Amino acid sequence: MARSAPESVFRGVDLNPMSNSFLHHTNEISVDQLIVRRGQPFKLTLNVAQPFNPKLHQLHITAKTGEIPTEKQGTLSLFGVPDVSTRSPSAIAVWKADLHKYSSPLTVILMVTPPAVTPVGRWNLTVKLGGEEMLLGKLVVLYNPWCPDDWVYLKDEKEINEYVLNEQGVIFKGSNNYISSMDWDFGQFEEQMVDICLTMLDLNLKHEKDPADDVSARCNPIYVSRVVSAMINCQDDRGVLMGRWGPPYIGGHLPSHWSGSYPILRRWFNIGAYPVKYGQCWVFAGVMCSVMRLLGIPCRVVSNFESAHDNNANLVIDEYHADYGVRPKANHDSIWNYHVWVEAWMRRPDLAEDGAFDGWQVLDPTPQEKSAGVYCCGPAPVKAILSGETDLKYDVPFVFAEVNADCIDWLVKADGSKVNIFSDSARVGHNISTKSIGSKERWNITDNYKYREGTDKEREVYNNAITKHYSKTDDEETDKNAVIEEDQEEDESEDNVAVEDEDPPSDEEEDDEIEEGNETGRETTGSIDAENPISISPPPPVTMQFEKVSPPRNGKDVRLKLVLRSESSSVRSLSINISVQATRYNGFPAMTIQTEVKDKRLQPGRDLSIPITVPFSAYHKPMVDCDSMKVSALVKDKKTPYNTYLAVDDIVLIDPPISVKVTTAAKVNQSVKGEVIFMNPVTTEMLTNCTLSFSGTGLMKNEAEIKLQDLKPYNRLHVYFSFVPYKSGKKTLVVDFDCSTFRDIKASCIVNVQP
Ligand SMILES: [Ca+2]
Ligand SMILES: [Ca+2]
Ligand SMILES: [Ca+2]
Repeated sequence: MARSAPESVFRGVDLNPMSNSFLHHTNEISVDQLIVRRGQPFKLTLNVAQPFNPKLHQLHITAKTGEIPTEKQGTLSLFGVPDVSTRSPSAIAVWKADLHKYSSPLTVILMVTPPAVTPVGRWNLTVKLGGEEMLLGKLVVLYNPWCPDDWVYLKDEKEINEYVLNEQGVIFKGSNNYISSMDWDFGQFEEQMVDICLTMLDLNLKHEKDPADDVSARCNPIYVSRVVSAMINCQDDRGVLMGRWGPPYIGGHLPSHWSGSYPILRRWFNIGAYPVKYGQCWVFAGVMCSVMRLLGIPCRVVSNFESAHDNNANLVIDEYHADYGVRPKANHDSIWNYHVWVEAWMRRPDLAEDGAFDGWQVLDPTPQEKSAGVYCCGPAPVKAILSGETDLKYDVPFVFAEVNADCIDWLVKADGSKVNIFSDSARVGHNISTKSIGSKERWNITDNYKYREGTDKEREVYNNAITKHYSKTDDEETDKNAVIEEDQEEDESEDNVAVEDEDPPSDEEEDDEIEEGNETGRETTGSIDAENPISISPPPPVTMQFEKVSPPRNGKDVRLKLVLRSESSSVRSLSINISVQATRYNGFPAMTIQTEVKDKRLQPGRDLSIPITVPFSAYHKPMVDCDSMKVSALVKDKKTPYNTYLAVDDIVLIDPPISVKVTTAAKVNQSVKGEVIFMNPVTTEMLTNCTLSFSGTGLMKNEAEIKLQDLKPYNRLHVYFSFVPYKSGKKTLVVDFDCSTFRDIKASCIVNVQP
């Protein structure tokens, strides 16, 4: 005989995802799934069969996250209405529930609050009433920059709009003399981004080692941001991106191909957490920024020009120049045209109770050096970098060196001895830049990182940094020579030699000739170190400088001139060796484009101007895979061949113009038309293998690619396209043109999509 089951006390539950998502600023992620921010109540409606009276009945709620939830780790919380739950005395991160004023006996409306220290991630809520238990629902808890008790609290709404909610960004690249910008589509609120980012947390090494501890530690943005910086690169773990700093880029895309994070993250997720090929620093940083913004940690992308990579952690970039015929010492330090990392906003109560190190923290996901055995970097407080507090967590010395290492040039003599021929304390770290709030303008934030070059304060901080760094690592001697000897030993140590294929080539064998420098000339003779045992008398002053005749456009011959001037009273007979090299942005010379030697006489008190032409036919092949042209002039005084002068300039070619626009009004789910125009700027060459790709979150779900016909010299190309936007708001459409001669020429336009 069939017997009907006893009637349940629960009639139904509504998590109100739509209204909650707007109040929790998660509506861009989803209005169907409950996604809330900690430290803020959300509304939950429970329909019951018997009138609920809190004076007579007890509603017990349990919140759980992770595999092994416990109260003492804040991953299990017992609470309810009235709050009579028997909690463990060691319970942390306790949730609470209050009856809403519109609650009625049969429709119980609860305001549930996860505390501001809740571990972020997926949570399950269950409810118990009158001996019956039921799953209330599943929800995702994120960080809350709107909540004053959250460590990621950001006071200014405009800043939150930029650093958490803005899905479009700008990344600055190029070189210190030619700063360029590119649009970057963060797409942090695209489909599956919650799954992607939480999967990333679950795959991290610390989770593998101790899942309970790892899930519990997700309450802490310091911990989580460090984990994310490790998971963006594929070293050590199942991280997102494989780095590569030179061809061949087999089985993947060139790093310059990407215009946004989402295609990379989605690909990584869809292929089962295998690394996506390939990234370089701005790609690593762009992807990390998307993950941080999705999690609710304010984050921005930052570019540093003339960025040092201090391989042996001595805060000095050593460069070795060959004396005649001597092969210079292999050098693992390098200076990159630029380097890109992210800053994330959070408190640092682990470093100071008074909040001295709260605020922006540097995190660098590009795999450069291991930190505590893993390729990750940060969070390093920007305030600690400014004051040279190199003894503080995490990785402050490495970031300090990136923005303010001193450079020492050594001349290696035939007997192996070294002479300090040049020291430059002002070369590293310029134009540290991020996107402005609310506009695409560049914002120079160098003053956040260091005092102005040339000031006493800058030297004071550098000395403080050196002292603290070495007292921390138990090194007794801190004078420069001692530092150099010590770093040679470190070069041989295992950590510095262990290099994986995908690492930046700064770890590779260096070229014989290492010539880097300022745009203006610098002398490579004469000792400026009074304590140096070998001293050479100072040479007569000569200045050298490169000047552009016209802007260096890719597709046209590049014309510049070298201007020399001497203050000496006699005519000087000079031998001038000018070389042009195709160089990658990490300073690695890829190929020599041309060299020429000229003999000239320099008249006293008069400028000598030497024209230099680099024809397109000479540079276009070597430059296809390179980022800049390094033009260097090595000038020797024929009478006194020891007097040598060096001038170096990094030239970044300006891409030929391409334009994109939409030609009809844009509305969600309606076709929008547009047009791309590009002209072949080369008079002698047909462009072959032409493709055009389109991307833009909110506008098209997948990247679209069109193959085009060959483009004759000086011919113009018109491409008409259409797409159907799926999100409203101000979106950015990016097009990327590729052919045999030009790589990844990008253009973008804003598309204002009406709902
Ligand atoms: Ca990794
Ligand atoms: Ca070094
Ligand atoms: Ca400096």
